[in-house]
Amino acid sequence: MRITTFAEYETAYQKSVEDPESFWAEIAQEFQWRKPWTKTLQWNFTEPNVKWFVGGKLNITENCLDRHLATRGDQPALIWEPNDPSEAGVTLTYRMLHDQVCRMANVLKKNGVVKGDRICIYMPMVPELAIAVLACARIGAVHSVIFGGFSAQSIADRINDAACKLVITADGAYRGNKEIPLKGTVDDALIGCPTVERVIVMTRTRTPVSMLKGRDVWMEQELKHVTADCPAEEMDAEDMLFILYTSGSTGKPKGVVHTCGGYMVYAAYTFQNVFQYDAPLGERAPTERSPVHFCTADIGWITGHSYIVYGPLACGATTLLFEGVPTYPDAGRLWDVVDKHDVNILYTAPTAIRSLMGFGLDPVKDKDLSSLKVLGSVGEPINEEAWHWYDDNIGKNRCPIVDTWWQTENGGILISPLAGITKTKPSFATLPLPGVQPVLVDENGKEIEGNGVSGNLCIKFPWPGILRTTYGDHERCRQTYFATYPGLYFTGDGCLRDEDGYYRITGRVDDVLNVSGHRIGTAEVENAINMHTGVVESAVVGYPHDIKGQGIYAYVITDQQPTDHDAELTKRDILATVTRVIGAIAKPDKIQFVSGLPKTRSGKIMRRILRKIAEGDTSNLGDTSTLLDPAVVEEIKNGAV
Ligand code: 7RM
Repeated sequence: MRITTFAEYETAYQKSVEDPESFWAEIAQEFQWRKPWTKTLQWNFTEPNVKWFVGGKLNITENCLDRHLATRGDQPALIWEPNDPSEAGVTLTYRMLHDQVCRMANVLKKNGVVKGDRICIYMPMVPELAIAVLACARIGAVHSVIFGGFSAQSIADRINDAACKLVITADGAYRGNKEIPLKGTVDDALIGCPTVERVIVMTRTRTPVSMLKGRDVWMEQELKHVTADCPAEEMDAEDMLFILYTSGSTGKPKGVVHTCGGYMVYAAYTFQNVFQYDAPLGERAPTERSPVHFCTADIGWITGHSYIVYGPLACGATTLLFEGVPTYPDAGRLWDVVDKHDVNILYTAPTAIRSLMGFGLDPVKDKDLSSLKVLGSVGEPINEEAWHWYDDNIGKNRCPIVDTWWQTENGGILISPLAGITKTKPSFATLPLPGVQPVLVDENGKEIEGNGVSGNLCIKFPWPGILRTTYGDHERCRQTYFATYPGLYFTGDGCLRDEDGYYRITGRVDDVLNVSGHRIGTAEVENAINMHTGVVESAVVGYPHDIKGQGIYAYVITDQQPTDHDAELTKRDILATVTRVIGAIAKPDKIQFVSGLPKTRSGKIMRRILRKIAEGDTSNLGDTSTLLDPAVVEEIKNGAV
């Protein structure tokens, strides 16, 4: 399964295009299946309908846990680094993790969970989060992890969309110097969630919580009454593994659905090859120290699902789970973690790199980073300056950087260098992984061939990790990803293919923002702002932000134009509203009150103009002749903040 030279990459790539079924079948055979599949792939991109390893039976936790017990039962599977560096961490071997997952799975069963039930997980970054995720998978329950920064309203929306039966949460979370009341937020959410019968609460912060009789139980208490014996549920390759909500250009976030077989194969294959995790099963003596992989994402996002939990564990790797933030207690924390745990692979986001760059080299100075072998980047385009800073000061010019491009809908990395194998180029995600067939198209969906071209990035053939549907609304899945360019999966990203055939992702071409690596729909933010009293209408666009990549700029029409003093207060109230409706990650960085918005005669907001003004580039606003009221542009230009 592991590619070790560029020539091998080229051969694998060619085979994956010429005979994708046998290419993936060979890889999938390295896993443990209860029953082999009868057909490797069935697909069309019109309905769409994609099925991998049809008829195959497996359980992903048998592959992530049981399978390793004989060869690496005493090897660390999960290392946990707490928020507070003076608190003791935790190291769980594969045997210990297996034991704890089985116990937690039995707790779920005891609380009435059966195969197919949807479980909401709203937890801090603690081992129990990974354990809860795997416990669901063990018994065939579908997990829906919600990032701890989302509001009660967002939780309620997600729980109701998937009709979750049970919630797993904690009293609170530590994040830097903050203590966040998770259970209180869940309580607020559950006022509007009739399907939830049970809440399992872990104690982490001992923040006072109310425990509703008949509904809420303590995780620690429940764990006392179960054994560690929990046979894995036999799952069909195409049974649902998880739902993960993600933002798009319209409406509420969609529940992206991934299934057991294809997702497992793809997460593991990409993990091993992109990061060149040098422990292919059976190749390393069980007594040798296993390389440590540190992905700084939260498990609430796809990167955490695939590259903290499933990918590393499916490969028998050691994965590091960090509860805190890069700047607590100081801006040297990530380097302390690398130093302390001899981290070999560090996978983080450009926004983190840019924010740490701002602290200069002092926090890096006395840290031993010699254990590092591979550096990764994910979530947004990485600018050349950040790339070089990472390369020079963290990798000391001896660690390959893998700029990995992919999306929640993809299950795993699609375009990326293979560490140490693919020649890198700053700001380029370089080449597609085997099995991935990118195409660039123009607005009419015509393929743009050759090199030195740019267009909208689509993929023309399925890979095992592609989304299968959006939960409860297959038509929305078709509309969003497969209808823009018939026959193709549309990513929503713009892309350049240079003279060497290398891909550079230039950013979203739709109304989706990428703020500090978080995907946020402009429509979602507008809906939240519009809920504030007195707001008549709003338009939200992104603008370049030095650290966050993109900042959020909101143009707001209120029923009475606020005076200067009122304006400041109203802005704060709008921020509070957005925080309540979505979460603090969606708060606009700038708000401008306007009396009107630039609209076409058909009533469409001309966002192009608003984006230009937000960028501070008002020299050439392009053609404004189709506007209903061109005068409004002057007003907005003059009032830009
Ligand atoms: C993994 C993840 C997906 C969107 C995607 C892009 C952007 C992600 C890169 C990137 C440039 C990268 N999933 N994106 N990785 N842009 N270079 N290496 O982030 O669903 O949350 O976001 O993120 O726009 O469409 S996501």
